[in-house]
Amino acid sequence: MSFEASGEVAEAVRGNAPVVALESTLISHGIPRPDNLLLAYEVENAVREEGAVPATIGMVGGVVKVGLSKGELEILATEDGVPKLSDRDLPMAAAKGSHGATTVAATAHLASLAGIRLFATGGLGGVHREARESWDVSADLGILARTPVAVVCSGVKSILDVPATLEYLETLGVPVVGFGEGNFAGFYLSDSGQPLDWHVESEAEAADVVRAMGGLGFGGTGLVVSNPLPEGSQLDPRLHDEVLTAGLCDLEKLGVRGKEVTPFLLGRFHERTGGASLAVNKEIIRRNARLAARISVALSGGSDAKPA
Ligand code: PSU
Ligand code: MN
Repeated sequence: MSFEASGEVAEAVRGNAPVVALESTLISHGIPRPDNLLLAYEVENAVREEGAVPATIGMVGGVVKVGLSKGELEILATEDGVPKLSDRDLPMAAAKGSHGATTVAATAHLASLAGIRLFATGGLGGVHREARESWDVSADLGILARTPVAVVCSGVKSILDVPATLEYLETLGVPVVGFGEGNFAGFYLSDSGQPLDWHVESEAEAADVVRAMGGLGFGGTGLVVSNPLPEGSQLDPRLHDEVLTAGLCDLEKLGVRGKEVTPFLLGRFHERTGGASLAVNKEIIRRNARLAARISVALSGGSDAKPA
């Protein structure tokens, strides 16, 4: 078998108990060592504290694990050269018996296969700034058009073309909703500057949106829940813009392309902000995991569920 859910996760899904999927690319490629492994454990604990079961997803020895054990998480966090797997990479990696860190696209696909409806990450992938030339549009967007998983995120990564990404989500018919007031979240920044048409005021209301999607024929479509950081916790916007401009320039000079682009730019931030971007990145992941857990608890609350 190339697909295994842990006993705890399988039991929770069977009993319609709250479960939150978590990705592994940010562990292997998004957050530097040793913070990455500590964060992975910490985020799982945060999900538990909110009353849900964490299911961190990744591939170990060609087997997809939904609910990685501590030891398996350690492999993905500490081994060199763990490949970054998008959804389309999964069959080949499985056939070769490879390890792999799953992106949002791969994790959402596998979460849905396991029957999990809520997923938390830092920031979604999207349309890259130079996409007119490179055609670099993350597979994260396409998967949300065809996978019934709600992703709680701090918007899309601020290294991207945010307005173009929102247009693309609209074209794909993927619903986007803000948690609380305000514009679409800006990843390292609280505010991407892009307005949203819809907001929910509570976890219960977010759960109602997920239920309504089921009842309205969106049973195969994802949902983006944007959870902005409070302004006091964001990265200094001037520092952000400085580091980004230099990073984009280096991308071109060094010829960094394809799946290396995102880890390269995030790495630049972590090197050039004296640890500030790392602290923010960890904070958004923790907050999004907690919110996803609370929404999954509301969604499992069954008895007071409104008919869809
Ligand atoms: N969010 C983070 N850090 C990350 C990512 C998301 O806070 O490293 C990862 C996710 O796995 C996402 C991927 O799917 O970046 C996007 O990569 P690309 O742009 O190559 O599709
Ligand atoms: Mn890409």
